Amino acid sequence: MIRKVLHTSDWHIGRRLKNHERYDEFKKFFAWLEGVIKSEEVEALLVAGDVFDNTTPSAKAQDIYYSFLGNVARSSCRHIVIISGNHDSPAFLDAPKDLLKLFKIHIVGQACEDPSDEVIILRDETGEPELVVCAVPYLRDRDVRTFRAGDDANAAEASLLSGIRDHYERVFACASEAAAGRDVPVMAMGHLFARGGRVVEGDGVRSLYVGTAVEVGSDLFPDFLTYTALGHLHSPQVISRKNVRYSGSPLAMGFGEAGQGKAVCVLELDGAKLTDVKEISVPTFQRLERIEGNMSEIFRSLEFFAGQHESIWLDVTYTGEEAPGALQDKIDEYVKNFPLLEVLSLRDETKRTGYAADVASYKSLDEVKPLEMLHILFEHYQIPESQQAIFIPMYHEILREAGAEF
Ligand SMILES: [Mn+2]
Repeated sequence: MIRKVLHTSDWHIGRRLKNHERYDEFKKFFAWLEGVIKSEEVEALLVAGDVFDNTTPSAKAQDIYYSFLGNVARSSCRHIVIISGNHDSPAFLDAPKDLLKLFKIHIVGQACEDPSDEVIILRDETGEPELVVCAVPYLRDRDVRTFRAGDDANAAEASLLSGIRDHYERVFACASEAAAGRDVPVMAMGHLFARGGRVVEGDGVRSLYVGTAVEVGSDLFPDFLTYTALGHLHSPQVISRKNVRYSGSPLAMGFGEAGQGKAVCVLELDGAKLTDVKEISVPTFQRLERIEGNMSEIFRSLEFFAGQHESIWLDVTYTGEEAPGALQDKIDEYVKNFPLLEVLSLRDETKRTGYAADVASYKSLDEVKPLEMLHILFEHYQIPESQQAIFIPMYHEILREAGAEF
């Protein structure tokens, strides 16, 4: 019988952060995960979707994936079950499926017509079932075939939702039949938005879900399930009952997720009974920090992070009231002395608002002469005269080059 199962999801292998590649982080994460599988003596691994960040993973991303699968197949872990998420290409994940089955790696990329194809019966050395897994991949409209011409958005959503429920229920019926009369745990896997789930601002889930913004009630998961391993939301969390969970993504997908605890879940079983679930924290392999403030606050933070003597990727937002001038140049000039600091993103979100509205109420835009416009901007940005003196000749030069009338 299986005693330990590890649940993880949302790896997003190949994910970049503001155009920075993150392969090193992925390699470190998988090396760490192999260590956990070994030290915890994990016997089955469940991966609840979003294996890759996009539908055409790079050779490097695939190398990382297959190396990991190879290493796990040689470890204490006897079974691996992987479903696709909304980021994955179902066909791409499925392609090596028959070969991987030889290593007891089960892939369900594409939603199946026959519900029994999504019921994976994991067997021990003697051929006895030791775990039944309902491996339901991310379900798209076309998978549940609910859309009818003429449906409005509400009707389309309602029928997608009922199509999803229907699909799960058929898979559960099959699984409960397979497990009938045996003391064997039955688990579900899914990649969906369970009602009540927490989403972190800027983690890319909300925006990517547009079109199929359906939230599924957790009553979908029947009581006979020992555990439900979900993917899609990026912070580890329990949904309604302790045995319906999101493991969350192991890496912060963006600065919005930085500082948020990342985890994988390790379940302990006694026969068909779940005796414990623990979240094991994933170490931070690349520190991400946000800096926000006026010029002196930004530089104070840069100085602080420079003093940390570790690799830090920064997201900088200028919110001061003065025009920042050559913000990028000033920051570049500073960080070039600290190779461990990298500014991935720099934004000017100054607090000097209101000018756009004022300009709109000004006569008509083409009645305003260019130089007059510059002075409107000075006034509304409250640019000190000393700075105006720098801008005016530059502006003249631009106008001359553009052949504009002053
Ligand atoms: Mn995801």
